[in-house]
Amino acid sequence: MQNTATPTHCPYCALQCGMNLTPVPDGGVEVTERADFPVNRGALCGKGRTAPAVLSSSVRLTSPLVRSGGTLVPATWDEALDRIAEELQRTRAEHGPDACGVFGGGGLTNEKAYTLGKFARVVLGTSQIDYNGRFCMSSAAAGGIKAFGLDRGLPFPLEDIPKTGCVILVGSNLAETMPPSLRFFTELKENGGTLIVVDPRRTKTADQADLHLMPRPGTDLALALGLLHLIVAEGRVDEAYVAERTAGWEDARAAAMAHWPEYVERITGVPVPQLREAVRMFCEPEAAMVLTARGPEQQSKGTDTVGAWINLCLATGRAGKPLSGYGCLTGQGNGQGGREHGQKADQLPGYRKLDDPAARRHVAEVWGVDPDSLPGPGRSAYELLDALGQDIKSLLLMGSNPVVSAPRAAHIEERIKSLDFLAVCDVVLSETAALADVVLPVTQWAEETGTTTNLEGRVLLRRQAITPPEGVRSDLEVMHELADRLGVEKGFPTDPEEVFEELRRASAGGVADYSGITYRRLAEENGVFWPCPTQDSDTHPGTPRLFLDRFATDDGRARFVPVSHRASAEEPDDEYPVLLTTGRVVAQYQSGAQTRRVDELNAAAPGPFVELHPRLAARLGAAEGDPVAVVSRRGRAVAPARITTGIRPDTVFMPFHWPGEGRANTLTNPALDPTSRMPEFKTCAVRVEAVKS
Ligand SMILES: Nc1nc2c(c(=O)[nH]1)N[C@H]1C(S)=C(S)[C@@H](COP(=O)(O)OP(=O)(O)OC[C@H]3O[C@@H](n4cnc5c(=O)[nH]c(N)nc54)[C@H](O)[C@@H]3O)O[C@H]1N2
Ligand SMILES: Nc1nc2c(c(=O)[nH]1)N[C@H]1C(S)=C(S)[C@@H](COP(=O)(O)OP(=O)(O)OC[C@H]3O[C@@H](n4cnc5c(=O)[nH]c(N)nc54)[C@H](O)[C@@H]3O)O[C@H]1N2
Ligand code: SF4
Ligand SMILES: [Mo]
Repeated sequence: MQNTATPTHCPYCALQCGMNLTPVPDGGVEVTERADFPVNRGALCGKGRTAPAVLSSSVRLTSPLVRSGGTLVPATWDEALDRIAEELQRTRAEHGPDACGVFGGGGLTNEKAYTLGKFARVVLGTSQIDYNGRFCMSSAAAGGIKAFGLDRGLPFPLEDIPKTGCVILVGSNLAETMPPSLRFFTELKENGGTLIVVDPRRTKTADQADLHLMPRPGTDLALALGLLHLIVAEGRVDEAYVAERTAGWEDARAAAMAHWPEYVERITGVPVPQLREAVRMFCEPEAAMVLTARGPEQQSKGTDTVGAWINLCLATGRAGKPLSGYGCLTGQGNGQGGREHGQKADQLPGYRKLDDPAARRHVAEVWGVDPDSLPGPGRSAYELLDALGQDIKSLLLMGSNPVVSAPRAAHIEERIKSLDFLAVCDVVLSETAALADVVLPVTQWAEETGTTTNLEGRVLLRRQAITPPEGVRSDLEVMHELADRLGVEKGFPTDPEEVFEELRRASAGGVADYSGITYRRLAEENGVFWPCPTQDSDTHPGTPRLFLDRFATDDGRARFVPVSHRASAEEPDDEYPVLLTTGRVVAQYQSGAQTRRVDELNAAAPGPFVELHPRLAARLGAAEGDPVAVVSRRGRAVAPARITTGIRPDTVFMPFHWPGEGRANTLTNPALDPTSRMPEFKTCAVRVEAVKS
């Protein structure tokens, strides 16, 4: 490896901040500023800055582990791979191919996600594959496809944000979850634009807002309908735009008219004058945007909620025009690319549909298999995890830690334990890996090359900067070796660029067309936005801004979705009178598998807590730091009280980064959105109790 700085990207969130990595003498790597990448211009959050700590051998896995006599013991790669192949073979022979499950992750590179989807369909012949992105942005994806015919997180680059007139940020705490992106919103305000934040908590992000709406968790759908009602009532609909560029307005209008502002105030708790102020701020400027994140999306009505916010953009002519539009702030490092290339239950590469005969033919040809041999769509993530030990007997898991991150986690943990066989590829011994029969230690971001697609739809090259330690292999090597042992000798290359070349062909002509993108281009340019088809004549520049001429529907028009408010799957009652919502803190990432191994991050965020309002705390007799128990129909979690007036008195908040007694997901409700199959992470009914010491 070279000793000079390698320009690359952070392993964690969907901003995919640029950074330089320089090897240091002790074998590690140092992060230095990379100012040329426009998303972060050199700025990094604490997680990105400390990411090299997880490369050190003291916290990571460097040998395969195989369960023997109840404990995981070091084994050779051949022993571990042989064991996985034998077990998968046995499951298939005894119970059929669908008894083998595969679970992937939105943190995996495009090459890995693509290969995992192919591995499931071609090597295992199973339909039972899905991934953790289902828990992330699937409602926004479903909403975007319904309305625009295409799902790409942001239809414009982040650098457009400072130039618009108003942004409504719905359920995003980006000051903590994507800190360098806050700059775009500060610049927006400096330019005279306004920021509206919708969050039941007064977060660091809400602190920046010109207007902060604080709805009850789970009521964003009503809120958006109430705003649309006012837009109609105040004559603010862009009739010409609606006539020219959309379809379905009459039904959407009728649905909104049934949501009177006073009714919406009763549901959401947001006072009518604030609704009116929000409408004024959103409608007065020339251009405006709505951006959603997990707050409104992780609900059992997430798809409809996203639809309602999109309707607001469509009615006011704020989509498919410069500096206007609806976008979703996708979360994981490759949350965008990870949802495009086939690790999703219903999907083939290039965002193709598995139940589309033409898509099957195209991909089968690239894969050199009979289209009829490809299985059909499988189950969504929660449903797949819930079927473990039932009709799914063996599971291969790569890039997720569901023991901490899945809803109703105690139940899912039991399901995982009831498997005949579990194989996990990971960089650390996560809580889920600890339950496995075989654990394979894999290479990480700085030790391998691959592409990711950030929340803007910008495809990026993550370059290898250092040599991996002895004993680890890449996920691509794992799949190559397993395919070989399961009788498929060709089609699973270990060189990421070779995989990408195949992905280009597989995605060609699809919605997410990468065929015009090459590693060379990615190395020379600061990423390329898809769609980027191949052109005979010259190089396609990529598509930073979508929908300016037409939407991706058959007739080019965007679709209004007629939606009405409905209650959450669990509303408070006498027994469970409080609402629980969950989310993140700045210093920990997801299930914490990686960041809980970094001293500096643990010092900043040492453990779980229950955020609650002083009035609720007083009722319980709980003081700051006292342990409180949160009890739902699924279970009980205990964590110290963090008392703040910055949360609604009817709501408590827990971050979900920790296992054990304070695991937030012991409590959460796996009620699923009917379209996206997203679980209701953002609201369930609980009882809060003081814990006597
Ligand atoms: N530090 C850190 N950064 C991360 C991650 C991480 O784990 N840690 N994960 C990455 C990933 S994968 C993702 S998906 C993103 C997530 O990024 P965000 O969506 O910003 O993160 P969350 O904290 O889950 O939720 C955002 C906000 O939604 C609010 N909220 C809760 N319930 C509701 C509701 O019913 N309605 C509304 N409007 N708001 C509500 C919460 O109070 C919270 O402030 O972050 C990415 N970045
Ligand atoms: N209550 C509640 N629960 C939530 C959420 C919430 O807001 N509230 N948010 C949900 C969301 S948005 C998400 S995205 C999920 C995320 O939750 P998880 O799916 O658990 O995500 P991570 O913790 O990032 O797990 C990734 C695992 O893969 C490993 N890993 C990292 N890179 C690689 C690699 O290249 N190869 C392999 N093989 N392994 C790798 C990491 O060490 C880690 O163990 O959590 C969901 N759960
Ligand atoms: S904001 Fe996201 S991509 Fe940027 S340094 Fe932090 S974790 Fe990494
Ligand atoms: Mo996520």
